[in-house]
Amino acid sequence: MDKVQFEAQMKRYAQMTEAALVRFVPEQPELPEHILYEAMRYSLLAGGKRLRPVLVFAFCSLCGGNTETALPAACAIEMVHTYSLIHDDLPCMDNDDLRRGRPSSHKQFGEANALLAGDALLTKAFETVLACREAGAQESRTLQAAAILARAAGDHGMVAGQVLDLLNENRAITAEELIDLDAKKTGAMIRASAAMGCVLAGAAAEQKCAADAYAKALGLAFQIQDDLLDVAGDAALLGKPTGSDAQNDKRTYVALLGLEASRRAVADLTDQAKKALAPFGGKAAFLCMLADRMAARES
Ligand code: GRG
Repeated sequence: MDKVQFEAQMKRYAQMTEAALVRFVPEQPELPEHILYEAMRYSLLAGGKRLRPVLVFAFCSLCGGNTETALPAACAIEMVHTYSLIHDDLPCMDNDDLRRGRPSSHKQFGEANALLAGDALLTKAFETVLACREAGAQESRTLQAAAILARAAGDHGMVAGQVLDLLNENRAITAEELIDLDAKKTGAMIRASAAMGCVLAGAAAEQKCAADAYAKALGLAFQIQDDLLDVAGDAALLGKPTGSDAQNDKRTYVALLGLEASRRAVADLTDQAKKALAPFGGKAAFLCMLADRMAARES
């Protein structure tokens, strides 16, 4: 697979996701509660990278499944991801005014509507993942996908990670603690994306294991790269060289490991992710290129 084919595949997966999201969460101008749908769509259709849906599709396809049957699962994980970003931006959490370059949900719709749009997206996600059955997936596989999503999103995964993040807000933490926090806060959802793709395709145990090793390494590389991008963004804003003390006062990999070691860790984890897919041979080219693309991303 060359770069052009890779980009075309990324675009196809993103377009499949966008088209289905619009169907799963339609505009409802005739309803008195239409603002709820406006707020859900405002955040859902705001141009994210769609990394999690891409992973669902790519693993489903790699394990011999039909991506159409995984389409509801791909949309469901994006709904959970979007809810988490809306709630993360709220004044009681990170209190961010901007998300993806435009006003965050509570700035646009008010705090109560943003909270409710997040709630509705989380519940919609479970209505949606169960639609894998109507899309042609076996019932047992559909239920397994729903269980994977529930476990990753809740107290075993993302919500637990967010609680750890809040608990650690004013305390120094070690790199190991940060790795554990991120494994829950962002890693769990990335692993769930790969796992849902595998399960919906009826993957064998070794395939699921290889997919999980890839997703685990990719998730950590993704988070470290996120920190590196934050530092680069701060430096650009402050007009200071990257790695200056002013940017190192946060609990990030860059602060804990340093700039060079963080860059090396992204490269090593990306390698590790690609090696995990060796059992799939050349068929895993797309996912290998995706790992490289994530490590080289600038946003
Ligand atoms: C509020 C329950 C609850 C959880 C929030 C995921 C999360 C937990 C907070 C997000 C905070 C954050 C910005 C973490 C950095 C890594 C990350 C998840 C970035 C956003 O994901 P991308 O880059 O976003 O996939 P796009 O915009 O591309 O969809």
